[in-house]
Amino acid sequence: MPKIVAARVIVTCPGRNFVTLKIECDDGTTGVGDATLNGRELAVATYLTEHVVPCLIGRDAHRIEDIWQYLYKGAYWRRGPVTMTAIAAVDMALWDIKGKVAGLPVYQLLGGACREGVMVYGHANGTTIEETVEVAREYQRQGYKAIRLQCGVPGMTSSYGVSKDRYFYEPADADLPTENVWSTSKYLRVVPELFAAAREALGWDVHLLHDIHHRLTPIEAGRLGRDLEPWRPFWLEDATPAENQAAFRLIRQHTTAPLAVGEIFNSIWDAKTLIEEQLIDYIRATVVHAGGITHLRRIAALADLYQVRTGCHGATDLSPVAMAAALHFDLSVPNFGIQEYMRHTPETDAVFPHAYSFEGGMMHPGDAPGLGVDIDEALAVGYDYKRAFLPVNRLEDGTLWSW
Ligand code: EZ4
Ligand code: CO
Repeated sequence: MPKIVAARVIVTCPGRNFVTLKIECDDGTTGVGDATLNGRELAVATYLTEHVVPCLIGRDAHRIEDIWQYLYKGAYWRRGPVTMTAIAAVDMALWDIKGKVAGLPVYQLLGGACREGVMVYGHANGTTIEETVEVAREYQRQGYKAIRLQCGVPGMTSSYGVSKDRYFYEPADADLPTENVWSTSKYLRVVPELFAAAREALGWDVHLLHDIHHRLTPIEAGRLGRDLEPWRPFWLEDATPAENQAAFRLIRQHTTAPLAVGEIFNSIWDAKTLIEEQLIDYIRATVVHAGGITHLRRIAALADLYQVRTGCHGATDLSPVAMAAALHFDLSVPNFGIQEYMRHTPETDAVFPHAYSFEGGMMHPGDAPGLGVDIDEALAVGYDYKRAFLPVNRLEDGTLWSW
């Protein structure tokens, strides 16, 4: 039995901040877990160092479920993004260790591959509709089968999802939160035009996705869904804030556009009503923010009963460690839908050498034992943590809105 003898938290900033947990066992086996919570990184790092690591020492690394229960129930204070991200990091690292000890990639421990590869979607964004469609064409040429479309809103100086850098998108862009301005009415006019132009240029074989990023009321989301129906969106993401799960009933009454939600969920309880009432089609909870592989499997199992499929979050603030864990999960879960994929920068990829690969719009976690990803600590130490916040959003009259 591999006994945990040490665990440490590594904070590094190869272009953006990442928090990584590395667990070491008495037989020399190590495992890594992602603990990055964008804009709140040091809260999780401290939670792990002060409140989790001391409780891990001496434990049997093979007892993944028991350690999960210990950290969840044992804290008394359940759920929440900081707690669940910390538990996720431990969980990922323990699956990594179990895979290495068994000499098997983690997806084999989860029941083996259910498919040949994992369909991913890339992000096409541009200031104008034309620019966005041009970028989407480029993704299509690279073999992507699914593309998310976001474009600038005329009359607005900044828009969610539209980056300054054409190749890499990074919203956590400042030492204090950037202030953006939002107009729902202007936005609602441009998105159907974007989808019409995209279908005309890209055809009907490619899946087209869109992220609303929690900015609409349920009735506005219903209207946008209806307007987009002729262009057959693969999904509309985060149509409205989901703290009130029942809000999605109203959206469902008005549109058949498939709905995805949950990148900020951290527990099965965040999605219970949404899943049981079949108010969504895709659940976006991720390994890193929803309690690791162990808890995400539980969410997926509940979702499977109601024909809800998975669509894990996969933005650049999820490190290659989380990406690897997501791909093992995706390959092995019966009700997989799609996986988000945003390229990391070359600096990030160098700090996190990984076995996963992309080809023709599909990804595969690789067959290295464990998660097939590591952190190059010698390289990581050269990149100091840099405070970075996500933006905030205000209506044109100054009212604070959802970003
Ligand atoms: O804004 O990950 O679908 N993807 C997204 C992301 C989120 C960031 C926040 O950290 O909505 O781009
Ligand atoms: Co999103």
